[in-house]
Amino acid sequence: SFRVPERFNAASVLFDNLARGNGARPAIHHDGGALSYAALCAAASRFGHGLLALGLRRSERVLLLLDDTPAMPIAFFGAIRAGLVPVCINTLTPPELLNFYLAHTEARVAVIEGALADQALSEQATAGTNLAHVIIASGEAASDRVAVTTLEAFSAPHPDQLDAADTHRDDMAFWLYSSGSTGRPKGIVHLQHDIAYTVASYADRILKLTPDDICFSVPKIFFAYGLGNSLSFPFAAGASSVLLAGRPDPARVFAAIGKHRPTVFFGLPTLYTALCHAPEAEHADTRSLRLCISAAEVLSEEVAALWKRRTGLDIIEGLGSTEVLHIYLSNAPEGHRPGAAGRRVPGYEVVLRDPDGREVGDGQEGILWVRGHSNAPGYWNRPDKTAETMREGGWIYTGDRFLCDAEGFHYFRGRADDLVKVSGQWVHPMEVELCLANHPAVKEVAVLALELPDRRMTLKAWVVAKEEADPITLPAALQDHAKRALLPYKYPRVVELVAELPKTGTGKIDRVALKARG
Ligand code: 3SK
Repeated sequence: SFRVPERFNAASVLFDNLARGNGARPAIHHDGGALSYAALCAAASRFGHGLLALGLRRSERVLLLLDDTPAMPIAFFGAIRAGLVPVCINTLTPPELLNFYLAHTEARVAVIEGALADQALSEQATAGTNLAHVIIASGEAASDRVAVTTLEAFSAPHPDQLDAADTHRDDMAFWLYSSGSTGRPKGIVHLQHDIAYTVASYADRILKLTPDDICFSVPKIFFAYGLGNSLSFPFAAGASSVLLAGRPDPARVFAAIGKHRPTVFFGLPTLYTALCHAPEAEHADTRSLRLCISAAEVLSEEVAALWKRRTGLDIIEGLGSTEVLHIYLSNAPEGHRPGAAGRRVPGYEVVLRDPDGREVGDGQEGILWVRGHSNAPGYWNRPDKTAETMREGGWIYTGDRFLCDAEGFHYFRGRADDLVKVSGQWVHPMEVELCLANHPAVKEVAVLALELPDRRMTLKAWVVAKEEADPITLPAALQDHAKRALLPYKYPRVVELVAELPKTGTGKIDRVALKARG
């Protein structure tokens, strides 16, 4: 059973390392060297003091536009320790969207990468917002609209110890934004006890980290997945974390693995695909790894097999969400099924329901609902969206369709709202996509429903073919493959060969961009 004291501050996941005697141990490894737990706690404390000295009040938001460098844990945990609410933003955010985030969070203070200063300080980003202070994590910048200082200068005058704010375990601790497929991003509010819950569930039951582990997550900390992988989980175990700033090109990822010798590696299907096909894969030294994790999308069995051939390791797939904060369905090193998102992670309840909310019978597909103590209570100032997703009894409606086998392994079957009628019969684009992905000439594929000018629906496949495939005959071969493997009416009427598929910031196939292309 999960218990945290009633008065509880989420930054304890970092600061408890001092009382546990881990002060001298490395917390993070980065381009410039390593930072011990003592040094990281001291830096976070000075930063937290600095925010309080600006007059920020309990629960005020502090916007973090930061890459994976030491500044991220310093600012994130320093703000929480001080009773403030850090909000992590994707560093690829354009100025117009940044303006929305600044207005929505009402942040008076932002911590940003120097390289992003020009954009972040522009009129377009700051107009009409409360932004008054910008702290530059690396490099320098100037503005005539807001006060600008460097992280070093901002923190230097302050003491290196800061008592934790006397927060309640159910107080707001931090926000993350979900990109969503339509409309403005939603601000997902997480509470002080949520990180501790993901540690007690996924990290303790699946990862089983020890103080000797070194975690390396290519997905960045501003994603919920990266936040757990790079900060919460290693810090809770007194282990350490490799932070890689900048573009995660395969060559840089393999170089970081060779240099820092991580034991646990976190990626996404797109990344594993790129790594498996990179020339560096041939000679990369990955022998330090003991565990490789993938989440966010279905991993192709072929890529999993290629990775195993290269590294000798299985990829342990899981599925989580920003609303739940981390992974709630997972395979495990002791038991996994290729193509499955996995079983319920201990600590979470999952149930498959029909569109009317009734539980489906054994062996039937249904929409996944999930419940656990890390579930966000809502979206900031969006009661409409909150009511759609955060349902009665603490359940989250995921909108993802799954099939669950007799042993509890869940298989993704697409989004609940994707079902379309083609030629008068129901078809799910994901079913067709999975079928085409199994064709030996296909490297990557996405299938979507499109509306024709006469309002009929049709299925279109965008296909990245393997090098050896014949581009002339492949479209028809794929249509035949779908007709043979599925009911004939389900074949994609249009097949377009493309050099690559567009990707979102999290590395998922950008289905909205594909749909817009038509
Ligand atoms: O997409 C996922 O599977 C995921 C995993 C962990 C945390 C957050 C997310 C969105």
